[in-house]
Amino acid sequence: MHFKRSDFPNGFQFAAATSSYQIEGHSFGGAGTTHWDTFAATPGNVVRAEDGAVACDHYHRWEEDLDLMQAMGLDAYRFSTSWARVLPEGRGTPNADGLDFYDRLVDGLLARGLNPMVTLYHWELPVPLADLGGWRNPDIAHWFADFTTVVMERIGDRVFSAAPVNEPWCVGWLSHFMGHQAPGLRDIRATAHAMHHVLTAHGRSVQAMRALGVKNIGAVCNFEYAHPVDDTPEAAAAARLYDGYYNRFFMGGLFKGAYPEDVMEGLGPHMPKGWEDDFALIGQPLDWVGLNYYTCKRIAPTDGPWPAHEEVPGPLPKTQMGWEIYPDGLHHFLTWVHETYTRGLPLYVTENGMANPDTLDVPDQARIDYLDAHLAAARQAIADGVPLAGYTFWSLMDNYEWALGYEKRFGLIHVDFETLKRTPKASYHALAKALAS
Ligand code: IFM
Repeated sequence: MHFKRSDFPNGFQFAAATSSYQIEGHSFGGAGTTHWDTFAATPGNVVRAEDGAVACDHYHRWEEDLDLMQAMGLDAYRFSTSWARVLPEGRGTPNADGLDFYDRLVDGLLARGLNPMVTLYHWELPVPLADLGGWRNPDIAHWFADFTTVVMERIGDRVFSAAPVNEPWCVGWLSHFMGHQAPGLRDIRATAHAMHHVLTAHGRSVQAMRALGVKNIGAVCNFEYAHPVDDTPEAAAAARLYDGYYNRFFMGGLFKGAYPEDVMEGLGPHMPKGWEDDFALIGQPLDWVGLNYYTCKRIAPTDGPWPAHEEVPGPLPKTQMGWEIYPDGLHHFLTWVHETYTRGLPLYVTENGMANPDTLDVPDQARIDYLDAHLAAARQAIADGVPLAGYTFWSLMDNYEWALGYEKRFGLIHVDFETLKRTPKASYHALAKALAS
């Protein structure tokens, strides 16, 4: 690694991230069924129909995982709380074991000198709420605020930071327009409703946390750089629209009190009643913003219905996901979010990393190079005036990569999914060395 701790500002938080369904093992501890369980059980949705029933068994092995983070020299751990573990029915009576688990986790982090960064929702919606329409139902904002209160009454006094929802684009677009994630819908009306309700839910969750006195509340969005496939005005417009519903829609809602006009040309007719009146709720003041960044896309126009474009393969080296490696995009989004929307709020890279077909006998040099290049882009953004306060590696360990099952390995720590043995990879050791310097 070509960086030292002293290359970053004082107090900069180096962290690793995971999410509940991807690592905990949802068959343990009284968690309720989630829409990911039913999505995965439906033929054709997930590679080998794999699900999160056992995952990395972090539910039982969490102490070992926290020890590994401490030994690596990290400052913080970004994890999520499972709605279905805490409220198996989505509402009503909490599962005491679920709350106890997150309570132990937070205390375990603090005892090891690791700052707990919590995200309340990372995609495992309880099925009773999915049955009521899930993110299409406007009431989800209230259900989510109630869930927020239950969790934060228990751990909100001890967390370093809190965010309501991980990656609203995935909750809205990827899951309701593209159908690649649960609930697997491909419907523009469902998309418009989910894209809006994920932001009203964010707003009510922030209000619930403020009412409890929770400090350091932010939002975590994902960003992808859109390159036009060629020099034509049609390709430029196609890439611009991709940027609109991916990057500008959520930032616009959170910070500008409006959705982008180009996106509303398509979604406008399908929006829920009264959506224009919700921006005061959505735009709750925030203390920080987190950016998840991995890749760029090449966008080509098509003759199809709105949005009338498609992704085509690009020329750059790719990760195991087939994602192009483009660190300049991280620098672009850090400076653009700061200058256009957040203007001085602390920013965090809340996810960055790559999947690689890792084996235990071959060092993961590709991941070391990927992280090095992205950390250099982050340092450049800091030099350019961006108030970047932390950097989070995705992921602490190999885990359930959603519709792609267990074969896409994002971890700094290798997990053998037969034995569940953890083995730190070369990237873990390289980061530990840099963080100790
Ligand atoms: O694994 C996911 C994570 O759940 C959300 N952000 C992107 C990661 C890699 O695809």
